[in-house]
Amino acid sequence: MYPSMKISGCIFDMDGVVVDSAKHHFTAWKMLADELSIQFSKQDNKLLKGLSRLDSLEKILSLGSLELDSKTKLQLMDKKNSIYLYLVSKMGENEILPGVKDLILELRREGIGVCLGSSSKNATVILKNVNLFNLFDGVVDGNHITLSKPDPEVFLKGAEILGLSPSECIVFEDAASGVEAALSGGFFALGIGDASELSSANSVVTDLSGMTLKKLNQITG
Ligand code: B16
Ligand code: MG
Repeated sequence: MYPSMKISGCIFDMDGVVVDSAKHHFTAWKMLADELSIQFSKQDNKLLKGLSRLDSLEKILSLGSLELDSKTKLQLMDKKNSIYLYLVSKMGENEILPGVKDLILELRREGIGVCLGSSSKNATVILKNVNLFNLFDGVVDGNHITLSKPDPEVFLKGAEILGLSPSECIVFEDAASGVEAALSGGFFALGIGDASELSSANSVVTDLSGMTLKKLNQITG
């Protein structure tokens, strides 16, 4: 399907690929769930990977069989986001996931376009907090899209910013919905994490430690 692909662009999902912000999402959602007397575990939090903020709230409410009106949902999302923003304001370079920065630096040296493709509306602030923002040629996040993953919009916009077609780009994703988005957009989907959860990806690696352009060429070749 991808005969001798020439890698010209790399589009990175953020949460779970570039930084581990899932733990901060969990803390913030857990505080909200406790207030609503909804049981919410770390296992449940995995269901929220890659989902938009509203879809995440809906999922949590469904765990407690709770139905709320739109105004209350907006208030709850604002509250969760304030807690989350406080938590991520403490993030530093030590929360960049293994191998990511070295890989991005190598890609840039080799003239390969580097873009972010995240569902989060907080991507810019997080990338700035961990000192990575300036290494991206483009940042597409939840503020720039109308359709959430598994729709490919976020990655298609990323490819457009890089001036490339999807077939020239790899998407790095830790969520099944993101892998689906990449594949339906015509990208090479490299799953990051548990192969059993990302079985539809073109290839899966546990994490990006030790990842190089040479290895990416072997994976896509
Ligand atoms: P926010 P990603 C996603 O980021 C997270 O995986 C998901 O858990 C979160 O609900 C979503 O961002 C929205 O985040 O509340 O910050 O807008 O994995 O697409 O980089
Ligand atoms: Mg993710």
